[in-house]
Amino acid sequence: MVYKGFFALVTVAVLASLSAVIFSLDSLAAARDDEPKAEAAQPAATQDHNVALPLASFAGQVPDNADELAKAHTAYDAALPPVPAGDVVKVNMTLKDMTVEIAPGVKYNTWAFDGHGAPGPVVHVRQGQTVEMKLTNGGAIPHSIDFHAARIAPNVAFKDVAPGESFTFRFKANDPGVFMYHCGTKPVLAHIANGMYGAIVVDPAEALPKADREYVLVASEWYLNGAGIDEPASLDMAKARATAPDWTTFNGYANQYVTHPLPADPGETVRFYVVAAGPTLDTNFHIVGTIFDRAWVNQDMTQFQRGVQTVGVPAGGGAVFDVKIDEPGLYPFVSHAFAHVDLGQVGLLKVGNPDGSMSH
Ligand SMILES: [Cu+2]
Repeated sequence: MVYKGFFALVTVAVLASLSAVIFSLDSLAAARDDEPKAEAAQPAATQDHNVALPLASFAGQVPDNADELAKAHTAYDAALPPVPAGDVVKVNMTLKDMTVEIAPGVKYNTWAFDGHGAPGPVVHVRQGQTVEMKLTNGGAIPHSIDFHAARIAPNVAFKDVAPGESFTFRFKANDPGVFMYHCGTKPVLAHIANGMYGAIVVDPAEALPKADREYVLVASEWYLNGAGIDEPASLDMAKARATAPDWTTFNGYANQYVTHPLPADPGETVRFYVVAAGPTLDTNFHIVGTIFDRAWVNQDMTQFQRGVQTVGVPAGGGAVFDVKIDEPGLYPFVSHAFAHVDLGQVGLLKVGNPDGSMSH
């Protein structure tokens, strides 16, 4: 399987660099052999490396039937929805407290902008359209919504909405690009970590080069106070502050596009709109086996970079990527910060119908 082969390769690379580190540590130890020993040090192999960071990790913990659950899971629809007609685009979101899956068999108590889990719905407008946003708070505590695409007084528009209430504000989408939206209620770390984020795509008035497929990916990470298998997990604020996530995802569910790859035909131009929602981590966007033909970085839609390998999308930022792949195959898209691949921020772009594809 290509995917496994890919990780085998990564493992070899990681082991090679680890051996280099161990080798240099050995040299250091040898150099110090002549020095007087103040006290007997514990042998390295028996040291508990978790002592300095007493946070329980639930990374990678899934039930035995995880493969089956991953296949049964309906992947978040990454396809960019069309732009609604008219000068004013009305967006209604009703926040709900709900339990969702963030990895196969891993349940989490989230605050969901539209009652469907994280991320919230993709909002797609054209430069010059007015967004009329109505947020209804069906949750238990105050929430708000902050659009990075807006130039508007935040104390007026992004204000807290009490449970049971609704609030409407408007802004004109004058700046093109892909932007984050999120709850801005304090502590923002907790509200974003609990799933309150999404993407808004503002098409430039002057159209971008034609793309055959357009996908939206929102990168984020999850901090769990339990494995979420026997009972739903909730936020572990200490882990969120320490940036010690249990899962990292594209569109809210670990590895979902590995199990359900995003399709493309050979020779098509595929456009990715990528937002890093955090709450804290960036995503280092890269597609294995190819190079981005164009990258519009951090909402500057007036110019693109050509021939780009990896772009750091900062937490709270976004970027747009075009890639044209001629050769059929399975091309992993990743955050190239590989701890995040290990925690689930990886998917596959399936170009054509490659031989030796995934077993499903
Ligand atoms: Cu909130």
